[in-house]
Amino acid sequence: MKFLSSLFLLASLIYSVSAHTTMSYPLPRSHIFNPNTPFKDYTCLTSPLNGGVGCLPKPFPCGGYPVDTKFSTILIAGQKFNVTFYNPAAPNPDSSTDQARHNGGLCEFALSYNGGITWTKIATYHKTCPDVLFGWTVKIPENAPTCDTLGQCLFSWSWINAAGNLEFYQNCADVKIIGKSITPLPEIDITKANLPEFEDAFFPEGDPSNTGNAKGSGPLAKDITENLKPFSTKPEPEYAPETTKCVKDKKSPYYIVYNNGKKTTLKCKGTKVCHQRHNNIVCKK
Ligand SMILES: *[C@@H]1O[C@H](CO)[C@@H](O)[C@H](O)[C@H]1NC(C)=O
Ligand SMILES: [Cu+2]
Repeated sequence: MKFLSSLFLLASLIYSVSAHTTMSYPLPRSHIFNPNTPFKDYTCLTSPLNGGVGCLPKPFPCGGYPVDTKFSTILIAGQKFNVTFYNPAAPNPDSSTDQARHNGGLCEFALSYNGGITWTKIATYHKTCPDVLFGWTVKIPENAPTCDTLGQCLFSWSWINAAGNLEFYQNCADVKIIGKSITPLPEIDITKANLPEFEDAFFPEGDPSNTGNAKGSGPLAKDITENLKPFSTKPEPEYAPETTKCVKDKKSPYYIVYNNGKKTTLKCKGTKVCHQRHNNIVCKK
């Protein structure tokens, strides 16, 4: 599915349920404010990739939205900026606005240099994200290389909600990156859960100090500090020397997981079989 058909018959319903937010800086693909998108999604950009009332499920990554006709945002290696969110159901929000925050959850910000095949996570916010009433500080790694091929260079916001249905939200922005280094960034995958393709189901820690709808307490100071640390000196993600591996036994594919050096053999559920996705296993038919 390339373009997302909105079921206009349900438009009046949609308005009442899609009180979720979208990323608004950097402007994502198909955002109503994006001057460079070939398709503005007025109703379902706010919905999770799982779909919702009046909104069809959308594919990972990025919901399958079309690439912008030119870059909407230029980012520079080392640049610090605040990611912002926008709620189309409440363009002028205050602290009583329903943002359908589902008690917050886990927000991750990531870059891709290959159109979303692989990711480098560059910032994480726990518990209180997203919230349109705050900025969410991110730093482009100082050692990020240049990326200027339209369709390949992405800035992603993904959100796994803390309460409600198990859902995965993602908006992606086409961003030109001006860098210095020529060394690719290490792959640091985003957390993929709550989609049929990714069998992990999980509710991250949330922000129970509010109803999940009203204003929250904003980004955690320790997350901001962590996100602004020099990227180049952050430890590389630890991959076990023997990584998770899908074994394509013709009769019955299985996969091997190493947990603290202990080897476990597992199979995908039902008729699904394992596929290798970098260091992860994806179970698919
Ligand atoms: C970025 O967001 C933080 C946290 O909400 C806020 O304290 C700060 O003033 C914002 N910075 C800018 C430049 O808007
Ligand atoms: Cu919701």
